[in-house]
Amino acid sequence: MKYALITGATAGFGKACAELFARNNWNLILTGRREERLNTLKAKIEKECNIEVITLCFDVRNQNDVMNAIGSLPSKITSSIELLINNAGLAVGKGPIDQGNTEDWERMIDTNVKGLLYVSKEIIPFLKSNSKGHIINIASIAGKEVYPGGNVYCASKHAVDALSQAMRIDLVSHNIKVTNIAPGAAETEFSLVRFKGNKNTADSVYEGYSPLLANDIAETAYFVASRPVHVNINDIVIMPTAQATPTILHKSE
Ligand code: NDP
Ligand code: 8X3
Repeated sequence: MKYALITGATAGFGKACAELFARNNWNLILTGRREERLNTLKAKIEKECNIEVITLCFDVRNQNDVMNAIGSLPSKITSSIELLINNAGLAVGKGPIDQGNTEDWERMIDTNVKGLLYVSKEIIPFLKSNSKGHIINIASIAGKEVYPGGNVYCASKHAVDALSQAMRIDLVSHNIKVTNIAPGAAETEFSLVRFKGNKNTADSVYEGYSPLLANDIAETAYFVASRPVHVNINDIVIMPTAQATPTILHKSE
């Protein structure tokens, strides 16, 4: 009975990972802030797949809530966690650094960096006590390259990239795999969140080419999670075919 804990499972990559891992017989612990979406997803998956889904509703930015939610899991479940997908994250705003909004900066740093650390801190002891496990961190092309207006989001994803490397170093002696996945432009709710609900601006990000889809990232995560015991994929950069760099996109007329 192995379990995967996936943060940010109410939308986008996290939801697609939940559905794909469930179809491949993983039991799931799904987290996010939108409880209704978690409940709907749990009901759908449990109807379609013969696995167990546990939902935990919390904000990854609140360390007490992270500790209480994960601490509420029975030990027979926590001792069966073999995979953590640190996926919850967001960009808020895009523009010159001197015009940035400090609340947006804090949301990104608190969610993408501190939230990932808080969840990892709770889960790593379970993996260590089993002397096995896998952490997949969803970083970004923004963690490899910096682009105009990306400043703090790029900094937060460079931090995720660094933490993936650091986790791999610190956990190698415990037989824990760590994978960094760095996607380019993918059509999810990401741009709607980044542009604060402005659907026209969000939609325009994905016009004129075929962006990645959430399932492309789920398939990538499933591929890395299903390698043999002796194989770890350290780092994957995955882009739409039409995107060479964050700013070089081949769009049709
Ligand atoms: P979505 O907006 O579709 O999904 C984001 C998920 O993160 C939601 O489930 C949301 O759940 C969760 N989340 C956000 N903030 C918090 C929080 N404070 N506490 C708990 N959960 C939170 O975006 P994506 O699926 O695209 O993004 C997933 C990850 O992939 C992010 O880390 C993003 O930075 C990264 N990424 C995205 C790319 C893209 O182009 N789409 C490319 C590269 C990386 P809820 O709101 O219910 O809490
Ligand atoms: C999301 C991809 O290029 O908008 O991480 O930063 S990008």
